[in-house]
Amino acid sequence: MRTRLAIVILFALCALGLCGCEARQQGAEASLVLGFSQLGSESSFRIGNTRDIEDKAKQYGVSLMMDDANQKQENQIQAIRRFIAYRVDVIAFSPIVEEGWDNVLTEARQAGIPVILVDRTIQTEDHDLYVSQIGADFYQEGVMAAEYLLKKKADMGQDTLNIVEITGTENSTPMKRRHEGFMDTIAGQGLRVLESVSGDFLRSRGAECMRYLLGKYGDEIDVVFSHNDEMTVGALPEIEQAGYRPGQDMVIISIDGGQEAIDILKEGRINCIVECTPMLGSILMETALALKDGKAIDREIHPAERAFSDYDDLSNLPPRGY
Ligand code: GZL
Repeated sequence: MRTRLAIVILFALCALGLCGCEARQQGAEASLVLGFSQLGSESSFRIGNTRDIEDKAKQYGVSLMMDDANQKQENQIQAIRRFIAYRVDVIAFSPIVEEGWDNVLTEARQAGIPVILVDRTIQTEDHDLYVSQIGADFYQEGVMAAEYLLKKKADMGQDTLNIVEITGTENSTPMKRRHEGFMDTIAGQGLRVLESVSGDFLRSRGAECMRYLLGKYGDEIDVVFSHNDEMTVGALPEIEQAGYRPGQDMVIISIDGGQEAIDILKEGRINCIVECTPMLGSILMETALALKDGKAIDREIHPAERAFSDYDDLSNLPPRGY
């Protein structure tokens, strides 16, 4: 019995070892082996981000090991440990939340593997745990959402407006920074946030949040500020079932800018969408290749982003690609 168990364990270890070797062999002809831990597939943004990273890896000749963590931080930590075991050249990941990464990133540093943060970032006292952060300026996204609302308020001729906020995943960078940018910009401007509730960036939770907010505040609600299109699209039917016209009776502000939401904006049921581009694949591949070649890289890399609104002529807007 013991012999059989020993043989099974030995086989399992060899299989793991072979996988690791296989990853290196597959990557041997590639310029670089990149391990990427994606946080999940919760939104059109996330799906577009994954697809773009996969497409650009092929385009740049990078051997990509993509792992989907299914919205769980522990799965991301396990994936990073697998990348370390496989001895990839570079590790990149989109941290689902900001805290809890020091131990595993210390292990990556001890293994001599540089780490790039993509999309979201982390909170740490040890700033050498990662070499670069590629992603949106989320604070500025909140500012752009508020700047649109200030313009809208002036055009409406209203002294005050009541806002409900549907926020993203608790303790995630986009949730915290979008809220901060928005609140800092509306301060002292006659805009009042009745309540903020977290929809976790999910369509179903956006509907639940909107149902709760309508039940509690009803006619008091003038503005809905939602941290992503998924939650916004989930909220719209709830608004309509309650007898209100989104985009007319309530100002609807969203973030991401995927095709589905842009089409709804064109219909007039959303008033403003702040762009948050998922197309980070090229920047990631160029940064990882520069790292491998020992070139200097920027510590923070923010893609250019804009806002789309009912003040714009969107008739010639190219397809969004996500
Ligand atoms: C922002 C990204 C957010 C998107 C959501 O860059 O982290 O996560 O706004 C996604 O759609 O779930």
